[in-house]
Amino acid sequence: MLYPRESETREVRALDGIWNFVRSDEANPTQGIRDGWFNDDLSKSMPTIPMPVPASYNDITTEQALRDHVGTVWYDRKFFVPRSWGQHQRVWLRFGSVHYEAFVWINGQSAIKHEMGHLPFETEVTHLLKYGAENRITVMCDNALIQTTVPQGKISEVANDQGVTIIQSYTFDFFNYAGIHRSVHLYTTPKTFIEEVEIKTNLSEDNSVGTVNYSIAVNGTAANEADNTLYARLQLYSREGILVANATSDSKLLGSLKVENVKPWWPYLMHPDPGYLYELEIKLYAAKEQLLDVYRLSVGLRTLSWNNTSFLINGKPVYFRGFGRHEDADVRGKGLDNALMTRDFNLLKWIGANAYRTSHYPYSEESMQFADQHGIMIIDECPSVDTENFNQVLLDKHKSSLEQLVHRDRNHPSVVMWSIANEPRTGQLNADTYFQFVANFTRSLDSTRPITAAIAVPSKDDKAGRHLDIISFNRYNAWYSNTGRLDMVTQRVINEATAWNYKYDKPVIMAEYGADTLEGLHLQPSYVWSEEFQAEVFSQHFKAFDALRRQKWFIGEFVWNFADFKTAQSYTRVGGNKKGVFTRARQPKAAAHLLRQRYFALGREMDKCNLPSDLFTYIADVGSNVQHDSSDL
Ligand code: BDP
Repeated sequence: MLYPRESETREVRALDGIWNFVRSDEANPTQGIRDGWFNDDLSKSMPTIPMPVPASYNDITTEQALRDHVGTVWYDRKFFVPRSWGQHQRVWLRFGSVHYEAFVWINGQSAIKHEMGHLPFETEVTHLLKYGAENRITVMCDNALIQTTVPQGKISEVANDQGVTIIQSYTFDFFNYAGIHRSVHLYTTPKTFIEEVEIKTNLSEDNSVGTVNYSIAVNGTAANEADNTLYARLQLYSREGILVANATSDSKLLGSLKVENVKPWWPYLMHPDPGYLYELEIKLYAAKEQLLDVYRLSVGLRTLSWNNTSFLINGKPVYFRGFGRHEDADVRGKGLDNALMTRDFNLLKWIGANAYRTSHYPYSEESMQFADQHGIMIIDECPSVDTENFNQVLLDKHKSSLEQLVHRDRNHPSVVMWSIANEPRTGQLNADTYFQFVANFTRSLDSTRPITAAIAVPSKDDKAGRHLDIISFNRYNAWYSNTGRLDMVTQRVINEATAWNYKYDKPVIMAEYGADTLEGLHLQPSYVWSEEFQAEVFSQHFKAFDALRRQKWFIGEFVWNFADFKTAQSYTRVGGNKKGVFTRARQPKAAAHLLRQRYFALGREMDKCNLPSDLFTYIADVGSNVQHDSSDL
């Protein structure tokens, strides 16, 4: 699925802004459907409140009932469609994401249904719109998670002081934010248009010549009537706007472009000019040079390869230094916010990270574009968290989530790995075949990237790792196990990573480690929840990582978490999960400075990157030969 972009042949219009909103009665979630709320303005059926789009609805008001609502909510708004859109073209409606299930009507007519949060969906609305007139869009969104949704949850009825109430429970800790989370777009295409583009890149062994292999899928009547007459012309431009390659496709709309003296796409700090992107211009023609459609996309040329000891980009071994993250902020919840996204990328670069995992669901398309531009490597995770009670319906939806994810993200150079699950219950017997299906299906969609999953069961119990290319494991030494014991971290991390490698003979990543830390709490000697403790937990892990790095097959360290985030209410959480290196307001805790020194030191050692001038604070003019000895005290 292509991101909506304007061109000579396409127009894009966002429907973001303030919509009208109604929370359904939890005990009567289908009332709006039965009473046909979509047939007229919502305000004619129920009192509405203003609701921003994009945003999660949960934290916008002061009502506990809306924050914790389970079931359906309704949105609507009016919009104009220009008269010119009614002629010789098609109009599409596209949602960046609605969590979890969406039902959409245009002018009272059903337009599309979609199940799965965090992923885009679209439909043609040409025949549903009124041109040169006002239109209405109505959306019903359902946040209920059950055993056959991805992720899974449980709904139960529990007695309360008024009788019974509906409770949504889930085993993962992040708050189940819901609503229209990303932008809503209307866009036009010609009648026959470029529907899909798949790009695969390659480099010569010395990285001097690049190849862009493309395949284009067309939608439209011209394709059906006169298949053989369609062809595409492609032009590749450098960042500086210079034409570096061009090609004319065959009638199957396949082909390749060759780029001499190519500038490969490199990760941040692995090269002085990371995230180098070319622009590919695709022009679709029918016979007699009739231009049908134009679409442009960014292309980064790089190769990925992996074996049982390493993961390489452009032939060079990669050591990941990064984070698990969340799309999360106060007020906005999981709503797309360009200011926050830009700040986050500035912080990632400030701290010297070169990667993150989109724990535990796909992140916005806009953030994927940012990662391409900044050279941040992405381990792209589907929304499967704590997967258990494996069954066929769940398997089909899990596969569908990966299909949607791969189709959305396969052209991003920043995406270097697919993560097919977080902490699935892979000790269960049927996890073996379940993950065999999921992994093989993902490989059938894209064989150019390795597959991983973040596993938390002990290696001896795991039944999924053999289906993966790279093993990622999560472990909270000195936090969930042996709480407070800084002397019980280093050797345990070494032992566990070694056990994973021994069992599967594959590269190993530590995908989560960390400690909850209340900003501003200082305790010496360090004590759980203090800023000192977080820094010391990190340091004990660093010792393990350095010992492991010498083994070669240990290829990365990811802190849990980039920033503090909201969780469901629990007595283990003080206002949310506080394992952030940054606060929820995106300010550094003490450990951020330590991590920054490590990430840059690793970049310096491995990739000869420059160190920022403010990395080490001046302390004293003492020569390096001054001996420190406790007897000096
Ligand atoms: C891990 C989960 C992550 C949690 C973390 C924690 O993968 O989603 O937030 O634990 O409890 O097991 O902090």
